[in-house]
Amino acid sequence: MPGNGAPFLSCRGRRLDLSRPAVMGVLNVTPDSFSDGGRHATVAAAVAHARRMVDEGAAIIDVGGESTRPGARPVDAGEEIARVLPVVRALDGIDAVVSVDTMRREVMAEALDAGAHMVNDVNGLRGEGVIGLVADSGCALCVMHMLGTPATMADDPSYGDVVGEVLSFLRGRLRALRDAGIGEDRVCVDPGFGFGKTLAHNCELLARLADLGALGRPVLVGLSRKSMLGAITGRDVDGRLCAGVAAATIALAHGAAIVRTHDVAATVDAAAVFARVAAPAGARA
Ligand code: HH2
Repeated sequence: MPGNGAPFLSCRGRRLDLSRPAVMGVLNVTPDSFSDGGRHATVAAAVAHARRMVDEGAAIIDVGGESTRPGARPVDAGEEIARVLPVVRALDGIDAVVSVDTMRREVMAEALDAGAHMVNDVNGLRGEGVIGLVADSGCALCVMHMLGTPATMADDPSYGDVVGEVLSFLRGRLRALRDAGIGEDRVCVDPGFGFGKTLAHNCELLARLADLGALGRPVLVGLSRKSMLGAITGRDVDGRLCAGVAAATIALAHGAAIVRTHDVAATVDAAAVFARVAAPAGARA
């Protein structure tokens, strides 16, 4: 973690406190996301949902304009910008870090111009010109591991050692960011649950999440409502709340600092219980 004091993430002048778990609320402004697609079809509905999540305790709002579920239809940059930008603009002044969930340089550029504080790139900032674009912006960055692309990632993913390969990918990306002069206090890492991983891979990554601590960066996880939870419980997307909260709590116990979720209120409660029990004895009131 940066420095010797309390852990934090620098987000363009804002400091996101990570001395206790932070919750990132998902705001998909897409017609086809696997769980909330089409639910926030107008800017007003999207902003209302963002405000609700902040009231429930979300510290970050993650705005996404393209579904990355397996086999999702890619959208072009213009369409993605048209979905995301009005919402990012309308979130100006909200009491949360505003993150944009995109792999596209053009979308990042517009969102940063409109005031976004963070870029969450499921492609690990590998796109052409992406690192150069974000380098000087001061924004926070989430670097995620994905094997393949959303179109191909479900096609029989295979690893020798999934944790070792995710770690080595993330190490390489951190090196590229460092070489571009990006301060480590701006960067968090994500193993990418469900992105080119089987159920066995996802379970192993969660069980060994603490190994990612070797990277020295805050770990963000996105497990909410994902198909691994459906495979384990037999429940469809709308019935995965309890499983998602359980998975998030396991992730926190294994060192995650930020939890990305559609179910903010329940996850904030779980994080509060975790933080209270896990805090050093002297810090408990
Ligand atoms: N998962 C999704 C999207 N973005 N970003 C990070 N950092 N980590 C994740 O695990 C992650 C992510 C997929 O979930 P969702 O946004 O709900 O679905 P869709 O891609 O269908 O919009």
